[in-house]
Amino acid sequence: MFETLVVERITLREIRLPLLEAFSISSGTTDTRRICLLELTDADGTTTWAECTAAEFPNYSPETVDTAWLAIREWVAHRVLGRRFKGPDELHRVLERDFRGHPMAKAAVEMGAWGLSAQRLGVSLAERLGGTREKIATGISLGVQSDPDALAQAAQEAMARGYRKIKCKIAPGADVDFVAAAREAVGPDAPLMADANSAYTLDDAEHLAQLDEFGLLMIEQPLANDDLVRHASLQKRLRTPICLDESITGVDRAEDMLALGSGRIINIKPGRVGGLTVAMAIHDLCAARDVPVWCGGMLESGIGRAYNVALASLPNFKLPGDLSPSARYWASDIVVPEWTMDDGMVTVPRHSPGLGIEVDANRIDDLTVRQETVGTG
Ligand code: OSB
Ligand code: MG
Repeated sequence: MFETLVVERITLREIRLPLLEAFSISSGTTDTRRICLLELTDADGTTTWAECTAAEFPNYSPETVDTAWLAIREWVAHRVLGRRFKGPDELHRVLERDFRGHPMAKAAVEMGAWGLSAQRLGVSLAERLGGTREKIATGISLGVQSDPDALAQAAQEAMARGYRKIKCKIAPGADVDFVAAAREAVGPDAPLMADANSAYTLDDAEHLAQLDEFGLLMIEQPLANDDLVRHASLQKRLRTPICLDESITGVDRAEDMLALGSGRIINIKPGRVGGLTVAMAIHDLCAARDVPVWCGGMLESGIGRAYNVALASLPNFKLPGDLSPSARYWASDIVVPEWTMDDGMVTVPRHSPGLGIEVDANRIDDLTVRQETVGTG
């Protein structure tokens, strides 16, 4: 596509958004999200919103809201601002040159560039990315629960609400019995899976093999956050397919996973891999190798969700995404309309330019705890 892109200004904001219920993964609990939002302005005055997926603490990945803020202000913005790019993929290449790490900080700006590009070309973000789906099957991610009964009840409620996939967060001491209770509650055919967020080691292989009994769709990231070799050993000992999340930080890691047999499915999160350019490249690689992918989530606001939904409209996103509706997370979201789910599906906004949602700027003003603008001047 023929275009030029010049980002003139980036405004960073931090908002605080309380979750309706605290969310626990094996490595930590969040009750209020600290969310870093970006507003990007192009040289012709076009603006778009974007969201950084970094969390409050470095318990999922090394980045946090604070490190991402610093990285965006000090390094990412200065590489990008005022420079003429042929498109978001060129911007991505420039961001990666001699600049290690900080994928979520880079992704926030790179994704914003895709949003800006769609807006400027007058097409939906989904269309800009080459997405084809009209609706995407939606899954729910249930945090680690206090006891098996609580998980069973939450899983049953999720089924009743129509979710097409139910992911149970597990942790040592909250795994086999918990998944057993969830399976019992939802019945043998319900699409159930578990996510360990790196809580186990290969010494737990026999213990984890007990999960094979429950016919899970997959087990997500059982072993260390940067591991591929041990996951390959574990996969040989499990019937349940392993899905990698944390370990897949780029296209090379996805190739390595396939070469080593470290897993059979990938959870793609654009923030984790440095943006949509790489997310789409991993999608394409997996499509060519007949490996299904799905779009994960990071408890994003409705702004981050717009990017995830657009990405998940690409054809090889064959499994339901962690793309729950706004009301699953928030008393009220920061976008209009809020994201909703109908019959377990989220509709891809394909008929308006850009993100396909309006941002409630007054509400964001009310929620903002700090703000900083970086410009070309
Ligand atoms: O591992 O997918 C994960 C949330 C925070 C950190 C890691 C993960 C998650 C989720 C949330 O599973 C999914 C969602 O946004 O609904
Ligand atoms: Mg995960």
